[in-house]
Amino acid sequence: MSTYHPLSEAQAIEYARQIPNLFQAGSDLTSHEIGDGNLNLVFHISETATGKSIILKQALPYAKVVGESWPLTLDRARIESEALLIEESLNPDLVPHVYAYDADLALTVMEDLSDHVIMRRGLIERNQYPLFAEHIGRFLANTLFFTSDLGKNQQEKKIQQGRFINPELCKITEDLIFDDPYRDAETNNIEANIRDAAEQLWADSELHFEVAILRNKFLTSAQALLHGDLHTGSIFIKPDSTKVIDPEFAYYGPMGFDIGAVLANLLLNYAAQEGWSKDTQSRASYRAYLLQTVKYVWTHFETNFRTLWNEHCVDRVFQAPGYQDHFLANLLQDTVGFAGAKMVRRIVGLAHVADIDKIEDAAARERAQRLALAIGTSFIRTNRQVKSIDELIAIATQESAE
Ligand code: SR1
Ligand code: MG
Repeated sequence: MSTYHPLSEAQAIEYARQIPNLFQAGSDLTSHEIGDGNLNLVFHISETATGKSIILKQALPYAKVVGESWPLTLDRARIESEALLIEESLNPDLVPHVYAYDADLALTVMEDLSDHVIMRRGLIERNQYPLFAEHIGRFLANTLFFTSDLGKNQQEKKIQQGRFINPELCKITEDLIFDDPYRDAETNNIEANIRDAAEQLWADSELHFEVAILRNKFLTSAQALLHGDLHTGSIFIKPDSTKVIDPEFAYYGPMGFDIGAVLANLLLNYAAQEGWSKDTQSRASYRAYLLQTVKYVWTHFETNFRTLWNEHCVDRVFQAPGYQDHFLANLLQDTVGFAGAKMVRRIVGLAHVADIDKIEDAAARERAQRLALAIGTSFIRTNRQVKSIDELIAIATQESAE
C-alpha cells in the first residue's frame, strides 16, 4: 500500500512495471503525461520492444483547470472506474477496458485507445463518423435503461445509487451549468465582444424560470446512472469504433442530461463551422451531416430504448398502455432543455470548447459564440413544448439562417 502522491512520468513507469503479467521484466518502457482535460493526470505507458501500451489515469486532489485553490475529491477515481465497469458490462464494445483500480493512488489502469482520436478534435478536423449515432444511441439506451427503475430491480438500483453519490462533482455542474452563466459570476469566462449577450442572459427572467426547472431535475431526478459529462471530449472515436471515457461525474440523475450533452456538443461544432471552413458549400454540407447525426442519435436511442422496454421492463405498472410514449415525450423535452443549458455554459461559463475558442478569426469566433447562445437559449426557452426531434433541428436551422 502506498499513500497518495501525484506520479511523475518516471514513477508511472515504475508503477506499470509492477502490474502482473503485463510487461516483460526489465524491458524498456516510455511514459508520457498526455492529459489535456480539466482535472486529471493521464500517462501513456508503452513497451518499446512489443509496442504494448496502457493508460494510467490518476485523479489530482484539485481541479487542474483552476489550480490547487479548488480542492476536489479523489473519490471521483473510484466512481469513474466503477462506472466504466458497469458501462462495459452493458456495452462491451463501447467503453475502454479497466485492468485495475488503485484506491490509494486514485489511479485507474485501462486500455490504451491511442488508435482513436478525441471526437472533439475529429469534428474540428471536419471528419464524418457514420457509425457514431448508432453506437452512442445504443450506449445511451443500454446504460440508461438497465440502470433505471425500468430495467433494474428497484432495491438493487437504490443500493447502486448509494455507490454513486458524487456531491463535489455534481456541485461543479450545479454551479457551472445551472447557476453561474445566468448571473455575473466570477468564474464566468466571457469574451468582451459578447458581453452584451451575457448581460441579456442575466436579465432574462423567463429563461431563469426554465433553468430553475432544469436545475431542479438535475438535483432531484435520480432516473438512471449518468455518465455526467458526456461531451465530445469524453468520446474516443475512429470510423469503425466509438469509446466513451471519463465518467468521473457519474451519478444518478435525469436521463436527458446525458443525451442532451451529446446533442449540445454536436451543435457547438455546428455553430463553429464558419471558423473552420471558408467554403460556404462545404460548410453547409458538414452542417447537414451534424444535424443528421443529431437526429440519428435521438432516433437510435429511442428505437433501442423502446425495444429494451418492450422486452426487459422489470416493472408491471410501467407497462400501462401509453406510459412508454409519455415517458419518451418527457425525455425528449428534458434532452432539449439540457442540451440548451450545455451550450450556453460553454460560451459564457468557466470551461469552454476548442471548437469555438480555437477559431482564430475574432469576428468568426464571435458569430459562432452568438449562434451557439441563440440555439442554446432557444432550446431552453422552448424545451417543454418540443414534440419531435425534427423541431429541435428546425430551431438550430432557423437560428443559423438569421
Ligand atoms: C472544473 S471542471 C470544468 C468542466 O470540465 C469537465 O469536463 C466538466 O465539464 C466540468 O464542468
Ligand atoms: Mg472529463
